[in-house]
Amino acid sequence: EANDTSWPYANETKEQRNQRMDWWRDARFGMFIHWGVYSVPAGIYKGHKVKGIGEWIMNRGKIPVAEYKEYAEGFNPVNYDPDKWVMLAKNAGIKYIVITSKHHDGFALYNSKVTDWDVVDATPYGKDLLKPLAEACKKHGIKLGFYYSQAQDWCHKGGAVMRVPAKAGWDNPDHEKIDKFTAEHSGHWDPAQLGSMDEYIKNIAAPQVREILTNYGDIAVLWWDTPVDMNKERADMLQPLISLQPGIITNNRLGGGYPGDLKTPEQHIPAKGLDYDWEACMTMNDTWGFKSYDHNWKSAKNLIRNLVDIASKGGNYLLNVGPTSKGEIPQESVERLKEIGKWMSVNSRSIYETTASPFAKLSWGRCTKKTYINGADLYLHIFDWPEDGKLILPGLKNKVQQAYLLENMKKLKAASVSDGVMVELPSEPLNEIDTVAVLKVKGELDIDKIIP
Ligand code: H79
Repeated sequence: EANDTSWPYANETKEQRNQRMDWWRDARFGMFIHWGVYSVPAGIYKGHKVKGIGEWIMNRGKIPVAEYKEYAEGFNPVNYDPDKWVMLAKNAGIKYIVITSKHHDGFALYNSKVTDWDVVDATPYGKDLLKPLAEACKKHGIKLGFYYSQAQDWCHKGGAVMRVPAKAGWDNPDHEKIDKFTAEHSGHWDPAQLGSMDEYIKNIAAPQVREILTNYGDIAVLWWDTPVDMNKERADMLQPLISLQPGIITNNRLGGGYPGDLKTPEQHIPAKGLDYDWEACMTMNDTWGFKSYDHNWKSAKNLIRNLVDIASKGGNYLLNVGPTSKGEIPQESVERLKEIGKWMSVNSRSIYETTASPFAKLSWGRCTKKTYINGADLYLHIFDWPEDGKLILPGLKNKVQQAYLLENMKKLKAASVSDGVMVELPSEPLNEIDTVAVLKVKGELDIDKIIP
């Protein structure tokens, strides 16, 4: 860990850290919102579909700055209803929202005094979008976090441009490829706009981070992204600002050697979880920012099982929506969130406040657990219903005090057998996606890890 006074939590005790992380660890489920001017072209530039994630259209389409800025004229979210968004999230069982206050294109969703490249100064809508969202979150008891892309800024002098081809990464730079990529992509900058990144961090990024952490009430999370060309000196111009929000949680993407509070696997779930607080951010289709023609939606079943899989590995799920330029969350996303909400309304106790499974891979599903002073609840998430109705939980040596189905509290028979515990299930699952059975055990968990 960076042992430095500019990391505001450098002197935190383990207990203090646990307290600070408590709400976040209990929550398990958040919503990511990627919203900006890129929702106007929505994946199409000059009649051509631009490959890749929608919020990258300026970079990948090599759209000149001045031309890209014209899209702001089409950003007019007259149907924006943050109460509706927050209630949609809340009814899905989501506990916190993280929204792009500014993405790599530099466009701010709020009234920034630092620049005119924001929703108030550059669009016909002309109103701050984060204020009413902050109010709605407060009203409905949902925590609010801000995403801020601190290093890249494709419209500001000095902002870095991601020049790393897919195989490398910001944590694994390949300078030869970077230079080649830079040469190929420099067409979309105005060379006259190039400037010092130090100046950009000092004069744009730092004052903007100060704005978002000052003007919107309690901010629970600051989500940095892509530390391209970030060094310690640059990170140190930003890091101390998080003290503006006592207890704020930040992720590991600031750069400059700072670990942050969270690891952030993107678009994948680590097979065995991670040895640190972690959050998998994932999309419902194949883009973060809205793309009009991306219909490759994952099923609700896939999304629910992702949530369960992640919880069973001790992580959080940050599930993305990409609203349109009219201010609407795509109907496909709404439908999926409602399906998730249906499942959560019955089964959320098997998600919130749980910790990682004590079992190695289970052939039929996943396990989440809650430990108490005198025992534990094991939540068995049954994805594949056993044909003979007999479910084996391999390796569990504790005696089961009680077993029941979470959905209807119906009691189940559970008995110790040679290779673990056998639970007798009804012939049909209650839910095809995931039926949850609860096992109550006394004392410390005693699990024979040798049995796979
Ligand atoms: O905000 C979302 C993404 O836009 C952002 N992080 C999530 C949360 C992100 N920025 N960069 N990356 C993710 C990884 C970028 C990979 C790249 Fe590429 C490979 C950049 C250049 C080559 C992807 C593929 C973008 C352009 C081509």
